[in-house]
Amino acid sequence: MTDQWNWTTGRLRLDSFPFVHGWQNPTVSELIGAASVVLIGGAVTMILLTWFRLWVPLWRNWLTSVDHKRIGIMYVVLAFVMLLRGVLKGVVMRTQQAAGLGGGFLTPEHFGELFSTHGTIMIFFVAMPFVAGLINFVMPLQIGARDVSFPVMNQISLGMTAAAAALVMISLVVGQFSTGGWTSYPPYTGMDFQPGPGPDYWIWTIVIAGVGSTLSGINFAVTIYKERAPGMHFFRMPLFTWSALCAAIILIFAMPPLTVAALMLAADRYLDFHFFTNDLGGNMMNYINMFWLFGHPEVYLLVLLAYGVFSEVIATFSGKRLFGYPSLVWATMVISVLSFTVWLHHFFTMGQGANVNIAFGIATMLIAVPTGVKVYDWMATMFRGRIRMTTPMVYSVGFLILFVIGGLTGVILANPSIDYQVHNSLFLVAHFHNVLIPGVLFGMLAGYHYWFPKAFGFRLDETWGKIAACLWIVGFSLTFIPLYVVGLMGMPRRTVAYTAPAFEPYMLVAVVGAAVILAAVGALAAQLLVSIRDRRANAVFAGDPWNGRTLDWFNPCPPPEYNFAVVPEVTQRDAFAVAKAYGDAYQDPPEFEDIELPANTGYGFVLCVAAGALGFGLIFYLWWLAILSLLVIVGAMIARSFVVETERTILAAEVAADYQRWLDAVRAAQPIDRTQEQGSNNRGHALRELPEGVV
Ligand code: HEM
Ligand SMILES: [Cu+2]
Repeated sequence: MTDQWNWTTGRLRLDSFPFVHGWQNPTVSELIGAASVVLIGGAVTMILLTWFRLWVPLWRNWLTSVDHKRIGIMYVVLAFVMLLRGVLKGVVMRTQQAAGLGGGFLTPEHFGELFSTHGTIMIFFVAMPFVAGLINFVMPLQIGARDVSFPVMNQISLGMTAAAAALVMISLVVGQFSTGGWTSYPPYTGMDFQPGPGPDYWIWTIVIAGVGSTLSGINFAVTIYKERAPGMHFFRMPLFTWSALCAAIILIFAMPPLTVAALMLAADRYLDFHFFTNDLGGNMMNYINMFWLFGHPEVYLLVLLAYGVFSEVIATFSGKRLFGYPSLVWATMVISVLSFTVWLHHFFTMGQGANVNIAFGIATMLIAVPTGVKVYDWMATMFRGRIRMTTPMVYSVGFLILFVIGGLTGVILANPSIDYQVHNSLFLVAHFHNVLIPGVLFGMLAGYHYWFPKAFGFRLDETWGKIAACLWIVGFSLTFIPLYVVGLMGMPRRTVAYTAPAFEPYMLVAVVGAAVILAAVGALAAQLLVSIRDRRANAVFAGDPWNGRTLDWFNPCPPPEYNFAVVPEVTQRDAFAVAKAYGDAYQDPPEFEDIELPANTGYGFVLCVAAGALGFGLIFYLWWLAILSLLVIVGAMIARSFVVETERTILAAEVAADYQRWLDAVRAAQPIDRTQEQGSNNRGHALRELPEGVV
């Protein structure tokens, strides 16, 4: 079999390129043109960077940076780029199914590729980078730290995630992606059923991203344990930081099963092992167990972090302390633990027997209890608060209503006897989008609006923000609520075409909804452009545009790279709200000291490129490339260990000058009452208010 491939080109051949394919065999399915979007998008980016002479600043300020804030921003940029691609795939699939009565325009293989890349992208390259980005940006600021514990490792984690995302992008232009779904169950993804490079793309994407995420988890957990400002006891930590801690612990325990499962699948495919085949002693159920041992905690990790964002947003924009802080913390921890005990509900129908199903069904339903506690706490926080319906609040309210529906359908699915009826139907697709979009994506978008001024020094446009939020809420409801109905009518998931005319009206509503979602994404883009145009009018250098309660609002917007000129002392929960209430927030300059920061390095970037090349080499059997990139990785590690000057000092005088400039700006800014928050005279200095909730 190998003789037709020579060692230089592996299994890369001319018809591995879809362009060649489309040329030889032009069908609608071939010509959908996503590949050209990637190529044109890449080319336009390159031209713009060259035109505006941005290569050097990009390298100096971003690609070699180890500043947690910049790394966080780069994660979020990655998430947005991939979101665009993921949404486009969803829209194409909905269009296919709207036209799918007896046919449609896509081949089954193409449809299979679409839902596989869509799911893989949405979970690993939208939700995960968004989570990692928000934690990176916000958490060190909230705990009063200078950076994460391992800044260079942080850069490496980002590099691994980006390399894996690049592989998914490359799969559009070279070869094709797996058709085995984002879960990649064998035997369908084994060599017998899919000999092509598709499942190998999935495997190496997952392994590379998985290593990066595990390292992130370790980094975040250690940072929260070790870097908290003096006095920031665990039960004084903001809720977002609590969610970050639980998410980090979940990452540490949940990612390895996935990475190992993917590597075992690789052993089956490359080395003819039989871990997951029915002959020679293997068992495919082992894969499914390991996958969901990761998969279920993973979705809770995502949603817990969104809960963290909503907790901050709802408290701030209700002008109140969080109601029931201890119960919110305990609920977060309980959910994290329970999330590891329920994985089997993903295969109720695969024959493990009634007693096992009952145990896991009950465990699943139990999660509704702490989740309910949280929902009531958020509602009680809003009760009698001075609520401002800003964009993040629109997302929060949309979340509260829609997420309760999604949660309820989850409890329904947790009942094995019901699951036997609706599993693998569109009811399930409706359920998980119902928790992933309002639960995860709305949370991430709320966080994006809330912390954007902190990251860039100016506020986002509110009008466009509200338009986008409303479009997301309406678009989500139109797209996915009809799927509950067709699911109950018996329409299976992952079907390219169908013959029952009764499904069609629902599919038509759903495609309209998908168009509304596309408009929502467009509105987000428009908002960004408008906000950049108006950035001077909306600048908030003084740092506190929303009358925030936590330490992340207690420094300039954007913060200096060392975050805090002087590390703050914490005496209570809501440290910044307390300081403001007692009038100690903006004090005269104390004594300053020199600050040591890690120096920039290209290490993460080198590893990123090498990891991407390693993945590509393995996918296409380009063994020379794989060996070469491994050597680069090992060489870079050795070279790095010889670097002695890894730190850089910022002199006390410079810190003092920055601090003075900020203090002057704070004093010059007009203190803003909450009713004027959206006006252009909000420079980020909040009016001192009655100390609600300060004790
Ligand atoms: C933005 C609008 C979206 C649309 C129009 C959309 C549409 C779809 C469609 C049509 C499918 C295939 C269902 C089937 O096979 O019958 C699907 C699957 C999936 N979607 Fe989405 N989706 C969207 C957003 C999201 C988001 C935000 C996430 C996660 C954060 C997500 C995660 C998934 C996953 C995990 C699958 C399963 C893939 C598989 O079956 O292997 N989707 N989506
Ligand atoms: Cu689950």
